[in-house]
Amino acid sequence: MTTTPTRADKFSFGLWTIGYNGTDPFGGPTRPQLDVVEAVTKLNELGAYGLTFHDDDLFAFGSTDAERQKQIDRLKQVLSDTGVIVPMVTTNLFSAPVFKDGGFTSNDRAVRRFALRKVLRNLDLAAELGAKTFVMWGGREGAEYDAAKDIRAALERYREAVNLLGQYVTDKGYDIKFAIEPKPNEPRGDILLPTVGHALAFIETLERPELVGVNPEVGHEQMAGLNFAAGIAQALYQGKLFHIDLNGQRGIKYDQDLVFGHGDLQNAFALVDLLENGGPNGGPSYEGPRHFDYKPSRTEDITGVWDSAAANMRTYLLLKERAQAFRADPEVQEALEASRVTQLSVNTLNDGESYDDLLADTSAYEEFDADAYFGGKGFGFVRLQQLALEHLIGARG
Ligand code: ASC
Ligand code: MN
Ligand code: MN
Ligand code: MN
Repeated sequence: MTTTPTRADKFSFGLWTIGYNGTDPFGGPTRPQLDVVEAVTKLNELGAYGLTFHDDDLFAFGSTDAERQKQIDRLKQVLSDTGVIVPMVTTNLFSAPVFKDGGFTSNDRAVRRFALRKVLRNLDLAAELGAKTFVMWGGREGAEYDAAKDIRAALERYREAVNLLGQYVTDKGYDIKFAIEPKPNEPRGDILLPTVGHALAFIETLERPELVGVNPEVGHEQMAGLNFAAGIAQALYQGKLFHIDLNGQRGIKYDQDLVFGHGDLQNAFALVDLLENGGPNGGPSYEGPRHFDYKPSRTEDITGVWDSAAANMRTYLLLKERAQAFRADPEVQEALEASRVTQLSVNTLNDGESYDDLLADTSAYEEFDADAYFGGKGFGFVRLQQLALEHLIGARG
């Protein structure tokens, strides 16, 4: 296997990631603005297949139609020169002051109508560029104060907005699906649809739930103290993993957006194993873009930016290689059997067995000696995890 990225790996980057100029709440830019043509050219050289963007990344908020069109044309030219594609587009409803209380769920109705128009316009652009996924990260959809937001009304407005967008793509015949990106907090004190689970539940309330899935981001779930790989497994299980944001996060703190693997590496290993191999017992996996939503640290110069972009892809491919070696190791296969990980995919009931049959099975209960069952024997999960860790750090195979 090679750790040189190719188009077949489907690596994509947000224009705002490599384009991050280092601005944070405590200081201004440490790097000059990156132009979209340079960004696409360099990403192509590094082996990425896709660029994604918020409308405001490509043309500044408030651009005239002519300025906007000029940037779209420049993007289209470099896409055709390089063969890079735009798999996903998203709309910025968080930077401009008008969105200070949110877009779809601002308390102010005129802001909500403006937000919808901004998104509809960007959906047309997404369709024009052939994007198949439209991400919605509601960074400002939230509040700091319980008294300031009627959460039930806000969810109803969110629902109204997403229903309208679903109606729009259906009427226009656009081949676009939506992916909601959860985040627990930052920039708002609390954000609506804070985790994958909240988003999955919300999606079921929509008029066209089949058009809407999730775009989980590694660091966002980890900011909520959750296991990212486990959340992705549930999204896959429910057929809702429409897109993914890969990055790194070290614990429950501000959104770090580190390079993929520069956070919880064991969880990143489990994630790549899940995405590439379907996890412990195989099964349907993920075929969409491997999208990096990270921020090159503000300590870095432009060389550091491209080093970090390459690092995301290389780490992913190294983990893919390690995960394949893990699965191929006979000792791992034996440990999986011993731990009964494989047994979990066997139905609990026999074929056609009813609860009457179960009740009649005295071996399941009356004769089952719960105290003696294990006879002091354990599951061997620690040994299994150590085997995973040793593959991860290259100590085996
Ligand atoms: C997105 C997305 C995020 C945010 C953030 C903007 O579209 O996926 O996590 O915007 O990267 O800074
Ligand atoms: Mn983030
Ligand atoms: Mn993201
Ligand atoms: Mn982000």
